[in-house]
Parts: sequence; structure tokens; C-alpha cells
Amino acid sequence: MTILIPVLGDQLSHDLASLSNVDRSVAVVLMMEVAEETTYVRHHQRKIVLILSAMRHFAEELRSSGWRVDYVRLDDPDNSGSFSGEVKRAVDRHRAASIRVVEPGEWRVATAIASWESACGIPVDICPDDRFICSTLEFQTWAQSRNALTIEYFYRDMRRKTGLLMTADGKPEGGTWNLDKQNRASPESGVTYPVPMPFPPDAITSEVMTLVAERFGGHFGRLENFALPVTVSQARRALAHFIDAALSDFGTYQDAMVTGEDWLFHSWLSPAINLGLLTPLEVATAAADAYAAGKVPLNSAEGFIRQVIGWREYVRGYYWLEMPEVAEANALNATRPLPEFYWTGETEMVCMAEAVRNTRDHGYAHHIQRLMVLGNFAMLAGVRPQEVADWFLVAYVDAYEWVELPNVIGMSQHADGGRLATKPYAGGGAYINRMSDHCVRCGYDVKQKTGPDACPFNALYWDFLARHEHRFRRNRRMIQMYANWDRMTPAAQDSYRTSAGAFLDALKPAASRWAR
Ligand code: FAD
Ligand code: DLZ
Ligand code: SF4
Repeated sequence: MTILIPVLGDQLSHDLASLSNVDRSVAVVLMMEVAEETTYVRHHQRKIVLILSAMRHFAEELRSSGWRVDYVRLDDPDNSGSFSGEVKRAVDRHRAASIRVVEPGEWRVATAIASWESACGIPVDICPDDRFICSTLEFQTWAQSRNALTIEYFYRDMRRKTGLLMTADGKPEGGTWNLDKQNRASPESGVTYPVPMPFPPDAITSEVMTLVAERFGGHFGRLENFALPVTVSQARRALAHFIDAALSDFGTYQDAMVTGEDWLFHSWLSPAINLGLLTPLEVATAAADAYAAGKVPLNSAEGFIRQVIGWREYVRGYYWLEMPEVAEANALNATRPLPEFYWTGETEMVCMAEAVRNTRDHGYAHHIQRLMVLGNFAMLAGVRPQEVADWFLVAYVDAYEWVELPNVIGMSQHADGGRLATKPYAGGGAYINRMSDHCVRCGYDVKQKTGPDACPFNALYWDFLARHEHRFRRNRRMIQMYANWDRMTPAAQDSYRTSAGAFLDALKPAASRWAR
């Protein structure tokens, strides 16, 4: 009576629900490297290395703790190339009587799993993914009880649920829930930034790097200096290092951007959390413990914990609530193709070039680069949201659709019409200038409003507001911006629109070979 337990590439947790309360003597764990997953988009080369290497390490760890593991490698000649094909082959190979699997992170894969019962002719038990703090059902119930999906209220509920940064009498630590206002410092000179703990490739990772270079060498991104954690113990060391070396200043400089500084005080833990090497609760608890021990200030601990138990859980709930329609959402009717410089980094705009460089080299850019540079530009320029989403899914080593899509379609492109965020995250050059040191190095002049030498973000910003006036003018949070627009002379308004048009007309669209 063999039970087959498929463990997917982002389910690398030893206490995974499907591995709990199982008689190991009748269980076979199935892990599958399959072409469908490596190529449904043309993932960043580093992302494929990370996932396959972490999978191979995890399989070894399972074997040494007594599990029978059937591991199908990408270069196995009989590999059918898909999860469904490999599950069917494994059911036959092991004469399995049932399948047990944890719900997947993506709609696409959930649809495939739904077909396994009839395809294999045996029962399939789909376990909830209890690594998340909020189940999909709990989020649905929360969402049904309100008109707007306000993140702040969801976050407070998660604080209450976990007890993190809560006083004994149920109040938020420090008397306030959210210290974001303290977390907007501009970059200062003389600050020394820590670097994430490096984990140079071992034999397993090196072998995967060779495979990826051979098979996926034409994909976006660089492989050199790969140093991400690929095991649970490495991920825990990376977490401890972040808490000791960076968390203290995480809050203050959370929104800052500095040329040549790729991580600042960010944790770079999202790849390990999203793979399952760390749980969100363990990460958030480590931050709360550091605060309790007096090692880090409240604004940093709170800011970090909000991202992990607030935003991360929220976008996952939103994804399962809004799929599949949200994947095609395009509320602002944006139709422009993605510009080629998203792939090449070849642009005079230093902020964009830096964000693309960082992304190409590491599969990383921090939140403000993703939101207020790369995402902001695409939204202002009117790029089709699905092309933007494809780019983000390819470009980041932490990108899985459940987390990438809400952040792109909802948060950064406002393509869901404001379901996730009541106001678009739009900004002109002044915002980027305030939060970075990029503009002093840029050929464009951030102070100039229009014309060929002016920072393109300035004209694009006003052109965006003008284009979408009917939608945003009555938005309470945008009244001030339209008041400023109204105060301009018609000639000044025209000049913004002409400048934006000239800039957009000159953009080279991306070649289609990059994403899919
Ligand atoms: P830190 O700044 O150290 O933050 C700590 C942790 O909080 C992160 O590791 C992550 O687990 C969590 N977190 C923070 N913000 C978010 C958020 N908005 N949504 C979900 N989790 C969050 N994150 C991904 O994990 N995968 C993605 O594909 C992804 N795509 C994004 C696309 C866009 C357009 C935007 C604006 C954000 C995206 N994010 C994504 C969220 C965020 O940018 C990354 O989680 C973060 O940059 C990862 O780096 P870090 O670990 O150094 O984060
Ligand atoms: C992203 C990815 C890649 C590139 N390759 C694999 C793979 O070969 N095998 C696997 O199990 N998972 C892979 N993944 C991650 C999956 O796409 C991810 O587990 C599903 O989309 C569910 O979220
Ligand atoms: Fe970016 Fe404009 Fe600043 Fe150049 S001037 S770095 S384009 S914001």
C-alpha cells in the first residue's frame, strides 16, 4: 500500500504537512526536475540553479533521515517533462495506492494536481500548506467580511494571531502598530552596508551550474559568484547573520537606494523563505526576539515583521482569492510592449540601469527598486501588465506566481483597479532623487521638468495622471496631485504631455525571445 508523496521545488521543508504523520516504511517521496517547470517562463539562470540545487540537497537530507526518495533528474532520458507525467510514471513504478501532496503555490500547478486522481486512478489527498501563517480559507473569510482588503487591518490580525510584538495585555509593543513613518530615511554618506553571508557552491551546486549553463545559458541573468543558501542549515545561518549584522538599520534605510550597494540592510532571505528552507514564523520570531533582547530598535523589528507576516501572507491570500481573473487584469488599458532595456540594462536612466544590473547579476533588487523604479516606470509608460508580470517572474530568484503576480498586477501596476492598493504607486524623479544617490550620476536632469534632457519620470508622471484623470481625480489620496495639475497653465500641461510622448515614441520594444 505505497503512498506516493510528491514534494515540489518550493516545498523543501522537513516538517511539510505531507511528510507529517506518515509511516515512512510505506512512503515514497517523489521529487521531479521537469522541463515544464524550468521553461514555462525563461527563468533567470540563477533561479534554476537555486531551485535544482536546493532540491538535490533536500533529497539527500530526506534520505539520511530515513525517507525513501525517488528523485527524477532533468537529464533522465525517460523524464516525461511534467509534474503530471512524472507522477503517473511513479505511481506505476511503485504501484502506489494513494498520493499525498501539499497544495502548490501556483494556480497552474493546482490545475494539474486536480487531474491526478482521474489520470492515475487512485485517491489524491491535498494537504493545506501550513507553513503560511494565514490559510487560504482564513483569508477568504477575512476578505468576505469587509469592503476593502486593507493590508493594515490584516497585518494587525496577524500580529494578534502570532503574538509577535504584542504586550501581555494584547496591545502593540510601543503603543503603535506601524512605525513606517520612521522608515523613510534618505541614503547618507559614510554608512557601511553589511553584505549577505555567502555560501559558495559545493559539488552539488557546481554540477547544477554546469547543467544550467549548458541547457539554459541563453536565459536572462548571470551565474558567476552564485552564493545563495541551498540548505536549511545554511538558510538558518543567513538568518542569524541578517539579525546580527543588518536588522538594526533595516527600518531606517528600508526605502533607500544606493548606487553599487545591492542589498543595503535588506535580508535577502526571500529565496530561502519561498523555497521552504525557512518558515515565515521562524524568521519573524527571530526579529521579535532580537528586539526583546534589546539588540534592534522597534522600528526595524516592526518594519521587518510587517513585511513577513503582513505583506507576504496578504499577497498569498489575495492571489488565491483573485485568481485566475487577476492574471489577465488590465484596468488601466495599458498596451505598450516592455522596453528592451529591462533585459539589457542599456539606458541612460541610472536608476533603471542600476536596478536591471542588480537583477541581472543576482536575480535581486530590493523592494523600492522593484516598486518605485522598475514597476513605477512600467506603469507610467503604460506597459501591458502581463508583459511586466512575465519580466518579474523571470527576473527574480524569489519569484513564484503566488507572490510575484499580486505584487506586480496589484501593487505596482494598479492593473486590478485598486483592489490591492487604493492609490497607484506612482512617483516622479523627485521621489527617486530623495531616496537615492542615482540622480547626481545621471545624464538626465532630475530638476528639469520637460525636454530631452529632463528626467523622463517627471513628464511621464504628469502624463500618467492626465491620461487617467477620469479614474483618479476623485481618489481622496490624489486630490493634492490633481490640484497641482490644475494650477498649471495649459501650455505647461501640453509640454509635459509632448515630452512624455516623444520619450515613449523613442523606446525600443523588447525582443520576444526573452520571457517565454
Ligand atoms: P526584505 O526587505 O529583507 O524583507 C523581508 C521579507 O519580507 C522578504 O524576504 C519577503 O519574504 C517579505 N516581503 C517583503 N515585502 C513583500 C511583499 N510585498 N510581498 C511578499 N513578501 C514580502 N517578493 C517575492 O518574494 N517574490 C517576488 O516575486 C516578488 N516580486 C515583487 C514584485 C514587485 C513589483 C514588488 C513591488 C515586490 C515584489 N516582491 C516579491 C516583494 C519584495 O520586493 C521582496 O520580497 C523583497 O525585495 C525580497 O528581498 P529581501 O528578502 O531582501 O526583503
Ligand atoms: C521554478 C521551478 C523550476 C525552475 N524548476 C522546478 C523543477 O524542476 N521541479 C520542481 O519541483 N519545481 C521547480 N520549480 C518550482 C515550481 O515551479 C513550483 O514548485 C511550483 O510552481 C509550485 O509553486
Ligand atoms: Fe532616474 Fe531621473 Fe534620477 Fe536619472 S534623473 S536617475 S532617470 S530619477
